[in-house]
Amino acid sequence: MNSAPTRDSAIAPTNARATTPTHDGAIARTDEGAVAPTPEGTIAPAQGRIAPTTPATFDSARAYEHLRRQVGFGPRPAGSAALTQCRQYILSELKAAGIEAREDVFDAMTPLGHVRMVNVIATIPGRRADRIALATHYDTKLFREFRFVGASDAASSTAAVLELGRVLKARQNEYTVELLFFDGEEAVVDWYRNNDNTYGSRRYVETAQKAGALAGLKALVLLDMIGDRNLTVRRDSNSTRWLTDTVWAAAATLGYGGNFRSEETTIDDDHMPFLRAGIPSVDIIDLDYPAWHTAQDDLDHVSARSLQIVGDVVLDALPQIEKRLSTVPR
Ligand code: 1BN
Ligand code: ZN
Repeated sequence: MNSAPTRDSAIAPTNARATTPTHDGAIARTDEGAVAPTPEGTIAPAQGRIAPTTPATFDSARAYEHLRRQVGFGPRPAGSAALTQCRQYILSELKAAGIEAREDVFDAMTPLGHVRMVNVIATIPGRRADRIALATHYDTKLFREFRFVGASDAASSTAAVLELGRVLKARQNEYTVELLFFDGEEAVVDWYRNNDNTYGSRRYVETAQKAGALAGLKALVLLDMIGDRNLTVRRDSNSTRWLTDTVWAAAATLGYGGNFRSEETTIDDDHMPFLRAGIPSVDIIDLDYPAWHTAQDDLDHVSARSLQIVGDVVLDALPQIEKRLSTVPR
């Protein structure tokens, strides 16, 4: 078990409070050292009184910068040096947000032999010990014939989970929030043969089951490929119905019904090991992405706005999920 690196975050704060930014661009970075305090939640004196604190909101400029930094590491297949760099980045950003994280190192047997993989598991304590997980994979698919940097698959969801963590850390949450960054979601050779997929999520479920820690996990919200400029997320028939309904209702309430569509599809992804273990799970994934698993999955085909939409939807849905979990026993 390794510990998080000591380097602090490189992302400078933004003053962005808008929920729908008009630009997709990167935000300024400090050269080195700690992140300055976020503008949200600061106490400003107003006419002799203390102004009420405002809750932190999802900042897509910050999220986009997380995405851009990951793409900057280049192709990040399981076992690569670039994925180690990416993981160090995730760990340093979690640390800068004051979020405790640990690494779970494991040896995966793949069709190409043994590969050392590492899940990152971060925890934001809530009033209750029972947990809701927000998850993503952070590896990119191995392609030898072209350079695959995975701006949407999976820098986008990794970026969103990092930013969601920052926001949720600044709040008092009812349930403990677990942030899960899975290694080895992608097939090394062929997704449909020899169980060549979802190495990290299968490892998490197996390990938590053995440790007796799975019972405390009450729901999983998986994000994958959410960067598409033309964001179109369909309901997944494998996902748990009430969780899907809750997320899609939040999207409709926020006016994102055009992005979260009612048509159904069936998706095999990192939520499947959790569903098999009886954990209510939903996959928020945009597979209607022409650049999927091509060299075009790059910065030109993703947008900060898509990250903002998903971030807003997850933050709106979370209290509804907590409400459902605390009122409907299972
Ligand atoms: C998602 C992103 N997936 C791989 N990269 C999972 C998947 C595999 C989705 C096969 C559909 C088909
Ligand atoms: Zn993929």
